Amino acid sequence: MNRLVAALVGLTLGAVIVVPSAHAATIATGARSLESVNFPGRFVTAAGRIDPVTSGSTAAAKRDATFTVLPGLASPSCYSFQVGGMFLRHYDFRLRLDVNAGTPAFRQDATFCAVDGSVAGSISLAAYNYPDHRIRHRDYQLWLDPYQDTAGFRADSSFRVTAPWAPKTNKGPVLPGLYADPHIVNFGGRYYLYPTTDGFASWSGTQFKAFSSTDLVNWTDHGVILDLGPGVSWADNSAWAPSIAERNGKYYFYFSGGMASGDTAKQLGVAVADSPTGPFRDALGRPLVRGGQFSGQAIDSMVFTDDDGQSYLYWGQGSVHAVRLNSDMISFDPAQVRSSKPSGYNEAPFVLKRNGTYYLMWSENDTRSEDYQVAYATGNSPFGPWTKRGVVLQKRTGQGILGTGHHSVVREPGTDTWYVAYHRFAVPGGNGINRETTIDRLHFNSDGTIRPITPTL
Ligand code: FUB
Repeated sequence: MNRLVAALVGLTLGAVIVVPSAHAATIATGARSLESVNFPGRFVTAAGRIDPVTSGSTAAAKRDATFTVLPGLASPSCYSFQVGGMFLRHYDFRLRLDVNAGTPAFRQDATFCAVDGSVAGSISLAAYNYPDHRIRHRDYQLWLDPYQDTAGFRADSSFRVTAPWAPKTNKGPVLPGLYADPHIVNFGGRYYLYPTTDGFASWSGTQFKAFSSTDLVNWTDHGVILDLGPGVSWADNSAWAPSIAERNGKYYFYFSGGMASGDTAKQLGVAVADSPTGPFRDALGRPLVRGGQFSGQAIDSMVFTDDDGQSYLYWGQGSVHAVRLNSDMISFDPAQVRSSKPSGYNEAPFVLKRNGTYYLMWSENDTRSEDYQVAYATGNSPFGPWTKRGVVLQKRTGQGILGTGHHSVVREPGTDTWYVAYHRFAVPGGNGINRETTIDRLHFNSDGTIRPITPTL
């Protein structure tokens, strides 16, 4: 029985909650507007009200009445409603828009479960953490009120899900919701993105998801491919910055995880699957790189495979560590690890090769800073030596694009067309734990240097 129905038929201190049976309803995710059933022409807005919106309304009013409907922050069978980087949530039983604080309480306050509304095709939204309360309007303000079995309450708490008021004027983040540290690859002509699931205080998420696309625009959500809790015995938190590599039809998924039992030191692990969308299982049953084994935090791994088939593992915060991977892809000789720190290096190493030149790219500054940015160096081997060439991706303040970093690069198969996936503070209102994933073109100059990347909205 789903959580909502269970609550509706459950007992409270021996008394049956007086709510008629509610049928769970579904809402298509993506950009939508929500129109009041009994005040047609009034729509749910970012101000926590129902306000009139017409074709003659300002662009801002239309934007305020357009939500991105997402799987619920607290439960994927319910929904969250986002405008830019902020979420509709209840607070003191009123509805308002807030930045995701990343706490379990916030995620619950910003999750609503849909049930059938008062008229065919309409929906009503019950609070995830107060299942006997629904969003309703009173005096055009939105409240979270205890359900009343009256025609008036049912109408006040029912909404039609309509086409979005705000036309899509820009590409927006490529993944709906909060995702950071995107690792992009192409396997067999299909693009895949492996991000950190963001929006948790201290980046404490535990689940990794995968997305795929043929056109870099429309992405399919393949759901959770690895969950640290049940899937990895040595890590319980900090599911950060994954990457993937393929060898002989097997897919190797490298990830960071925080130790169990309150010790938050990060370690690197590797999981394996027969498909790029998992399910992945921990390949070693222990970390591939232990916390403290090398300098800095053991995070932000990636694998580069050279033309001769040799794969190299790179990782590290504070310093970049590099080593040849054994052909099993899950082991290496610790004595062979080479460590360096290019000027400005903080974390997120990424290596690619083009026309015989090796490129080491990385992120500078702290991911919580709007100055988080990407720089690169070139060299003549997978271990360098590296010559810094400069910063290639940084904030574009005039466009409200901040904190651009932790990137990865992919080439369109068979071409010299390159794309960069990276995260930025969610637009608008994001910050270092509310980041979103986007993609732009990356161009090489004729001398092999990388042209500064223009981050676009
Ligand atoms: O997402 C958690 C951490 O933030 C990553 O490991 C870093 O690269 C930074 O983006």
